[in-house]
Amino acid sequence: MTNYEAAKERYKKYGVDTDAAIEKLKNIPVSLHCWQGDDVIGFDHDGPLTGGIQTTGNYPGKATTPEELMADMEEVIKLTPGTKKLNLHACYAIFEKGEFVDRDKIEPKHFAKWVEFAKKHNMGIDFNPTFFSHDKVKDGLTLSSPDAETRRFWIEHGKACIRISEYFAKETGIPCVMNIWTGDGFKDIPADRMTPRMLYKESIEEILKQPFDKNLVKVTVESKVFGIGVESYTTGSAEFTLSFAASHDGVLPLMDNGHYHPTEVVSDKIPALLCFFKEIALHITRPVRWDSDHVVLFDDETKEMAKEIVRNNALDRVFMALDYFDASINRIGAWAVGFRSWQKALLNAMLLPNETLKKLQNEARMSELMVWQEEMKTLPFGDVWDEYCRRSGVVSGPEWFDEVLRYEKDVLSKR
Ligand code: RNT
Ligand code: ZN
Repeated sequence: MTNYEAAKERYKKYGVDTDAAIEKLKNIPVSLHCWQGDDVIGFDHDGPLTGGIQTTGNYPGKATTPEELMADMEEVIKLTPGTKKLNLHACYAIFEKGEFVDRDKIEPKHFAKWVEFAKKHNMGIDFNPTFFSHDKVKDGLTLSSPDAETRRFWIEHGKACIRISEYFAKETGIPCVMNIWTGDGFKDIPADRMTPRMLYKESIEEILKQPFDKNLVKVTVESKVFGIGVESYTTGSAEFTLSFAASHDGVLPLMDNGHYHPTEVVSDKIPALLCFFKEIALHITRPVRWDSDHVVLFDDETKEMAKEIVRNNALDRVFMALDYFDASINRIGAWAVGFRSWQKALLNAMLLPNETLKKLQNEARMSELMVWQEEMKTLPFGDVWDEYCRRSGVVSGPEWFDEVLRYEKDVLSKR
């Protein structure tokens, strides 16, 4: 009997079908963010990353061209099980030699190479307008700027991105999630908290005037509690974005688990929003003391978030995207660990006897529930994970990192 067969028997005792879990997980799309590959820089500017977010570290070998970024992402695809969706930012537009088009004027053709790449790997595409790292960010503000011209530029950018998102959906046959996040805010105590929010609201409404098919493009709005250099106030706060999504047809809320006060947990917010929204979106990250965007690990809160999606049968209602960026370690290893961790969290959630556990809760058998939940923690999850990797054609043990080292030696170190 193999380890997997033994594990399968043990899970069976709890009424859990490990084969079914493996087969199901294989087809669940998770969005893989291109920006882990180059520290959120992109190809349309020479400046640093700004807008309240930061990468730290300068590990050698980062991708600086579309070809390099795609090659690196292919490594990650090879090293990770599960279905992927490609998550792009507008700043990753690919121009012809000598060509430059500003963000208010970008077109689908600037992303044709990405579409080709996505098709090659059977991926859908998600998209993000880039409201940061640009000289038209005026005094730290974009869509909520008091300056009409600044707002107009960014509104046009948002509209251009809706057109590009629709193009992605049509080309791939898979709906595109288009996420609006701005770093708009103030470092110090503002004198007016409401006007920027009214402007932000009107600006997003302007963007939404761009006609589009709501079945093809899912517009999401992402909130944030604070950013670096924007500690006192963010225009797109939790209440703002949630209310915006709730009051605008076809707009979904996006929760990034690095964007709340440290003792708040997104795992608890997922079921709360699922009571009201047909669909929601997530950015999965690991905040360490702040929105640090550390690599996602198979830790308690990550597991808990996955549980809330799986046990509420919401895998088709929650758009899951990864959002972390670590520039201090091998970027491909970082990318792959994060993707693998979220896969583990989903598999772990699928391997729980969720109905039995719910029943214990409903019958107020709370000590029994505690015992069961603790017992689940020592079931042979690793053997099922190994089998899932094996069936996905991916190395399960730490040996997968050998390939990362080889690639570093042969490719990254030569950049
Ligand atoms: C920033 C937000 C946002 C970005 C990406 C690059 O705090 O989380 O989602 O990380 O758009
Ligand atoms: Zn995010």
